[in-house]
Amino acid sequence: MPSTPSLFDPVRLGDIALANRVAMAPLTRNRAAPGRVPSPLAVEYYAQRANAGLIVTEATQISPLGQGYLDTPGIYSREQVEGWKPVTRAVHERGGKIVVQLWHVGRISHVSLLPDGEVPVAPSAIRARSKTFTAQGFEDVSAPRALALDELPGIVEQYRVAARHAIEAGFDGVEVHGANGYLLDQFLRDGMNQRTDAYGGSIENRARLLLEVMTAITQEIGAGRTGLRLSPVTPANDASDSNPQPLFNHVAEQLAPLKLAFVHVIEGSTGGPRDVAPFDYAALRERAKAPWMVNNGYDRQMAVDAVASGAADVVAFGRPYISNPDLVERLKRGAPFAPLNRDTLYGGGAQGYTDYPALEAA
Ligand code: 8OZ
Repeated sequence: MPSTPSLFDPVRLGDIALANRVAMAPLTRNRAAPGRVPSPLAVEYYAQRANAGLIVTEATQISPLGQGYLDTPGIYSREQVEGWKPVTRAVHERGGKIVVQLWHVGRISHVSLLPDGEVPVAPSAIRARSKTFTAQGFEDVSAPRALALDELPGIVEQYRVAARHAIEAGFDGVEVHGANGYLLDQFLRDGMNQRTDAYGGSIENRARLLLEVMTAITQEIGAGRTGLRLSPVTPANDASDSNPQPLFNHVAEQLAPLKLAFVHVIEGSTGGPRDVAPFDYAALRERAKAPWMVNNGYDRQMAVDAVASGAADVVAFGRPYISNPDLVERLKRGAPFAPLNRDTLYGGGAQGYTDYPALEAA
């Protein structure tokens, strides 16, 4: 009889071999250096968390227009690629694996963060009822303009180049940010996409941009190094869809032939209630036929059970990884999680970033 897998057993996600089934979820921390380059502190921060089977970096913009918050890092310039190299080296030296989360915020941005004269871009010119974090603090997002049809190939190309940059920077792969009401999710869901061309209207049309991006990246760096994060029912960033189950079932079916390294699903409302809307996540997994990573509000027992039952291959922890750099060790020992200081989440320096201690040696 096959033994049931444990949260602490190794697993392969495509070409990426993980030492355990605990992932560090992507976490925006707004501490990038000028030029939107990862700072030396980020090297220490990620190295401290290399005990995770897989680290997914903070969301990282693929272009200047893809940025929507103050001091988030990019992976479009040469300087940024160089800035990520010490991060991937430090994580690998400690036996960890790390993928970069590729991000375009679409309409969730503010003119003060964009190149002079530019406004945020979106599938449709519909302003989100949502805030972003700028040099002035929390501000309403700016009104976006709708992307022209002939601009879309350029966006796909930006993702492709960013994926190539990721490999040059030493990452084990990429996770495409298809969640939380950012650009690709804006195209998917009909509350934000009211286009009348080949990228709007039907489910097939709304899924088109995401699938073009995934196809381009898998051709560029290989499917075994390409993952995707989705959040089918999250209301984050004013996202909504009239009928998410058939939409995401279709996306999952179309992903299957790509043979992705993993699909990473936020169950429920991002960082909030898991039961915000009924949704059959298992139906997605059956269709996508890819290694399956789950996230959102998991505690130790839920994570142990999810892996033992086969419901998930990997469980990602977000906020617990901020205040518990040695999270895998704590999970192994059943030790309590240290509490999070919310005042130091976004921006600042080492405080609340690299100064959370590991457990004392037993
Ligand atoms: C919190 C603050 C800013 C951005 C996401 C990238 O929700 C984010 C994000 C989260 O995916």
